Amino acid sequence: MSVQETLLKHLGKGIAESSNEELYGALLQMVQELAVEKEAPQEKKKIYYISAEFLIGKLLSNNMINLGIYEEVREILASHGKDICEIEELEPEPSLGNGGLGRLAACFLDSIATLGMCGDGIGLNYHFGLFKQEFENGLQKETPNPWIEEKSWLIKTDVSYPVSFRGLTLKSRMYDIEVTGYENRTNKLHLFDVDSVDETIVQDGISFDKEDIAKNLTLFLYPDDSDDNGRLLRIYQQYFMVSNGAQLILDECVERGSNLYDLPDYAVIQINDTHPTMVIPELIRLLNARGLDMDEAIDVVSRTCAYTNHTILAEALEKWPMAYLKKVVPQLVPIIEILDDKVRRKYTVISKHSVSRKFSEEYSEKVNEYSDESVAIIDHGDVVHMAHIDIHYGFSVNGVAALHTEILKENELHSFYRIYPEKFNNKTNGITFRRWLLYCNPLLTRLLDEQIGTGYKKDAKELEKLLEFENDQKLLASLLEIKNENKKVLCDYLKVSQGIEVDPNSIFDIQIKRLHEYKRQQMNALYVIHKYLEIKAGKKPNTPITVIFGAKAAPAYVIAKDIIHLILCLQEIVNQDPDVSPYMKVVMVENYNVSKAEKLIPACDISEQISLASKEASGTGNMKFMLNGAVTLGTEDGANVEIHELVGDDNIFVFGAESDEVIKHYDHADYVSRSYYEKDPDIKAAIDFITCEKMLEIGQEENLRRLQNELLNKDWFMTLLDFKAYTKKKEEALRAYEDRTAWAKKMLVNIARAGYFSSDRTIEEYNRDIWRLKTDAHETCQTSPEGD
Ligand code: GFP
Repeated sequence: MSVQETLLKHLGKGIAESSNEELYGALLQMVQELAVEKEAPQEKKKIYYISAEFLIGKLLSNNMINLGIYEEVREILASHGKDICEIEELEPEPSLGNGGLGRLAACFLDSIATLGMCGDGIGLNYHFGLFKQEFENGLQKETPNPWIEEKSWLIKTDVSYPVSFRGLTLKSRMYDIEVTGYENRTNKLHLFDVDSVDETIVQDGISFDKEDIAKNLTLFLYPDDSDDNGRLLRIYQQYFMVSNGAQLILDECVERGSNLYDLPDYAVIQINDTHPTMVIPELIRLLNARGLDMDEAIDVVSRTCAYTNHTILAEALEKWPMAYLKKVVPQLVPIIEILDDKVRRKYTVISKHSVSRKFSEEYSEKVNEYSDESVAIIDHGDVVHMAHIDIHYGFSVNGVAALHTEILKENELHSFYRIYPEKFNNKTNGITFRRWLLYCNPLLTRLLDEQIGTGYKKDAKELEKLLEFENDQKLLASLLEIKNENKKVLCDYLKVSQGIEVDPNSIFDIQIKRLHEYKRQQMNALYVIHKYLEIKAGKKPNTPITVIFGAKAAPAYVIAKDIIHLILCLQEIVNQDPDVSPYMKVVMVENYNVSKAEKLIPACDISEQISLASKEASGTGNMKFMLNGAVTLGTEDGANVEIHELVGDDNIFVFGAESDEVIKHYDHADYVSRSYYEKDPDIKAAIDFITCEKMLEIGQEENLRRLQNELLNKDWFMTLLDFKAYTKKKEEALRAYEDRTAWAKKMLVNIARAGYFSSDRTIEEYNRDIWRLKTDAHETCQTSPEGD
């Protein structure tokens, strides 16, 4: 049956007579049907990617691209007067992720299927996702983000497992989302849920009774953990995810022929950050219940699980007090104690359990003297370090960019690296080119097809063919033209969605990412103030600049919310000032999400990647921007370092302290932000502006003063250290933009060198070094990695 016939079958009437809603429903059914046809037989060994987040974005168009029917469908619809873009708009976007971590997981599922590997995702089916961001009186307000509709990508299955918590057993329900690779097989994303969850208990924004677990378990991703009940709820969620995952994995492996002793030949489990860490003790518990003795179970699990670290920030390396685990999952406690004991027996001289738990000061000093406490699983405060479980009882530990992995080895996880050097490896992140080029930038895709052929779609390195055209004036002009078209589309969107008018001929300087002080949106905001003051003083830029932000702040992260407030105040002041707005505009995009990123990235000129060196593990937005011809303004942090190496000094704007210097400042605790404020009049003026009369007229004094105080007296992420270097480099980038041909060359080099950042490359490396599955190109490597 042709695509048109299939579509008509699902519609039950003519295309022209159908509403967009009816067309969306029929397309969804058609795509699901085609995806099922691409389900391939299960291989002996399978990768299970387990993650609290899967930021999948809208699926209709992406799936049609991967199925190879997007153009055909677009044309069929157009020939009946229907616009595919309007239909796409109807699809609700699930917010099943917070930022890069979740988006990476989604890109990886796409690449796993695209490379023909047998592998599924395992996560939770959050009904309201992270939250929806609204701006009210210049402040972020959180509301639920419902996305599950009657016609949805979720397929309800019969798979269900009992999951027991202390005093409560819930029966799960598994939902599946088909993941179709680009011109390849279909895998699945399994999302677990409970039927008893009750959406009506959410009131007043995103508040709900945190203790009613049967009703609240899968309502939100990252429920507020600023109180005990919130933290306990996170443990409930994590255990629910991993217990379901572990039961599913064991059942599937047995079905494929495993006798459980040989589990590593049937499964590899990639633990994405520490949220799924409890899968290790849970699998041990289940294997033990199925007849393996404790040592055998530990050995099998240690050869099955691999861990990816995504951050060195202490706050994100989860630690749970034993008391919490006892309250929620007492069945895991004895196992975690055994795991801790084994580590202590091996790597520390004195076993904690051989003496009273109420150790004296004297005892703890002694322990420090004779042992390496930093690698313990349960510390002296009876707190469980989740990452330590992963490192001791997984066979691989990887960072997500070269610099990040080095910092893990040499600093953050150095004690572990000394014990297990063979476990550590780097897997620089990547992005799927299907979504971040083919779908989001059709104009550039067409140009590339014409210029270098379509081979780059399967082999991203072929983008380098573009380098031959570095001096081709026609091509350079086309790149500029395409950028301009994309900027116009974004302008229209911003006008309609937020009522903000921006000039498509201005320089689009964009910073879109989760709001966090280490990512330093506050430094960019200080630049806006600096520039505002300069323009007011008569120093006008040749080409106007539009500074665009998009970011959600965690609901309980006070300073992050204050930074959003600052940006929203600046948006009002700058855009309404007739002296300034012809030269600069500020836009804070509301409810930044994947769909908005798809519109912003192709329109960007300058990509802001300005985290404090050593703090951003990798970044993936930086790769998406580069691929779409934006030039990076960034620090030597995360994958920026690799971008720099690939494009060379002339095609990136790098500034600021490098990671060694930053780490030294932390080690010596010698960074004093106030001294920068006192010595530099520009810094002083920008900081003072935060609480000037004009700001206090429109902003909230409490928030602005708190933020100013934070910057002056704490500034944990050294904004003021790099501020001068940042403004200087940004001016250089703005000047460079004036020479349009030279700029177009920079765009070309960035696009041409972006091939390395395809998630297909990343996944090939995971497979080569960690998973060892059969792919289209390689035969299975049957030997499983050795445990410790
Ligand atoms: C985290 C890290 C990023 C990294 C991603 C994916 O993402 O540096 O690129 O994980 O590995 F911080 P965010 O949640 O910060 O976006």
